[in-house]
Amino acid sequence: MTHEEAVVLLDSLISPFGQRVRIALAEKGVDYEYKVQDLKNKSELLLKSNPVYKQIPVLMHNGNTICQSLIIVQYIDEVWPDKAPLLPTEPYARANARFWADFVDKKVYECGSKLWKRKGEHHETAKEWVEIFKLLECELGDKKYFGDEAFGYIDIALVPFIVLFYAFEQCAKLSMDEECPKIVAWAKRCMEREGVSNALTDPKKIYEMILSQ
Ligand SMILES: N[C@@H](CCC(=O)N[C@@H](CS)C(=O)NCC(=O)O)C(=O)O
Ligand SMILES: *[C@@H]1O[C@H](CO)[C@@H](O)[C@H](O)[C@H]1NC(C)=O
Repeated sequence: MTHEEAVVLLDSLISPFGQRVRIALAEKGVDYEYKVQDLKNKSELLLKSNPVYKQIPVLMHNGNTICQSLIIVQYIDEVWPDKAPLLPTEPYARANARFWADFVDKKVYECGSKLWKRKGEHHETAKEWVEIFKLLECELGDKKYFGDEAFGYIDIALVPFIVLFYAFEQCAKLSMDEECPKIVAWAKRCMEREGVSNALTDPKKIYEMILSQ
């Protein structure tokens, strides 16, 4: 590997967006240098690499910087096409994969943030959370992964958020297993993948962080 081809990831351990990128890199078997960023005291490197949003994750590759987790995951899929593809090849299937990943960014992230920031009433937030996951369960159906037999783009977009199930269950006395059994089974399947289990944060730790805010 030449110097120009070195891969560097600016990240923060508990970021669901950074986790997407780590999972995608693991699925593709790409080696990279991991640079943890202090988000309360941002480094020159981060400010220079992502001047628009000044956020992690940032992927550095071939002298370029790529920002925004879903765009980074698509980039990874295009640059390392030899390993199993993350996005499907057929245009409609690709559009559908992007639609659901966008849904995760808009709905799952937004609702999860309400609990995280302890905004609004927990039971209302939990009701919305369950409705969102019922829609996702409908899309998953009886498939192994969202893209069918192979773990891929929608799975990567969504899986970092499963660590919030425990916090929702504790805060709102609900059972994700009762509400969305197929999603819970999917989450367990995803966790059997090394790239996923290595990237995600312990759900109990997340719950404690929410409580201590
Ligand atoms: N839409 C972005 C979201 C990235 C994001 O929200 N990053 C957070 C950490 S989870 C961050 O860097 N926050 C620091 C800040 O906004 O100052 C993506 O998909 O990459
Ligand atoms: C912020 O980070 C710089 C190095 O990047 C360090 O020299 C400085 O002490 C840090 N400031 C605080 C308040 O932690």
